[in-house]
Amino acid sequence: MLIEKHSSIRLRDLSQQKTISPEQTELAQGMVRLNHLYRSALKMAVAQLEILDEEFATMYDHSPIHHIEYRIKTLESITEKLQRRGLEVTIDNIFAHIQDVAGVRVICNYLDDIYYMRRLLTRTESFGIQREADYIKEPKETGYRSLHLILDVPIVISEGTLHLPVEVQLRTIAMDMWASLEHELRYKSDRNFSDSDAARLRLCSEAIGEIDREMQRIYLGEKPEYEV
Ligand code: 0O2
Repeated sequence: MLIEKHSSIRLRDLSQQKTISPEQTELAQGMVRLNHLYRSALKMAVAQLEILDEEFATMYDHSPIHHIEYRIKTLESITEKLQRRGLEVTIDNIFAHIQDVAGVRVICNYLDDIYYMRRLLTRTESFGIQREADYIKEPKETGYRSLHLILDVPIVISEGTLHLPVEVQLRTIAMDMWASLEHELRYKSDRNFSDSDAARLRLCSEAIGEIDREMQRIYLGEKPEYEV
């Protein structure tokens, strides 16, 4: 199943002010081009993931991917990230400094499926890996777990071949549940997010880590580490 989260960078975000400066007009024009290019890279990455998933399902009667979500980062989020790094919001800076304009979230069924998909992706001659962060082996301070890859995705356009980064986040269903609720609790709800909430979420993350390992063992038919 494929889920597209936002359709594209919303150009109306740029034109909310009544008077638009020449710089803003140039930025808006650049955004149209940038949006098209990153959407093309996103499509290539998603198509490759689907091909690998279907091939595996055909051969082994097991689909490693539960579902895929993908999105182009909103202009608001791009602007916030550039400003946080003390950079001006320009098209050149987006190309040079933002590696997750195009993002794919691959929700896998089992823990091993994540590393299996990673192996397949890196074996394909089409994509290189620019950067990798394994927050499963070493979860973040918050308890966040996922495997992050920045893929180098080539797209063929009228001027030739262009390579663009696509961020791929691979995680299990349980890790995805945690990340989605943690984000909601930390940033979106009206309640005050306390240190105690953060500590309890870290415990939930550890429990999820154990659940994922046990689900994997059950799938493989391995004996449990405790008496049943
Ligand atoms: P969105 O809308 O999800 O894309 P930076 O991106 O600058 O923060 P870095 O090192 O490039 O830093 O990225 P990092 O920390 O490896 O991964 C960033 C993305 O991972 C985030 O995207 C989240 O999607 C996810 N993530 C990282 N840490 C956490 C966490 O503690 N909780 C949750 N729920 N998600 C996390 P963005 O950019 O925040 O936004």
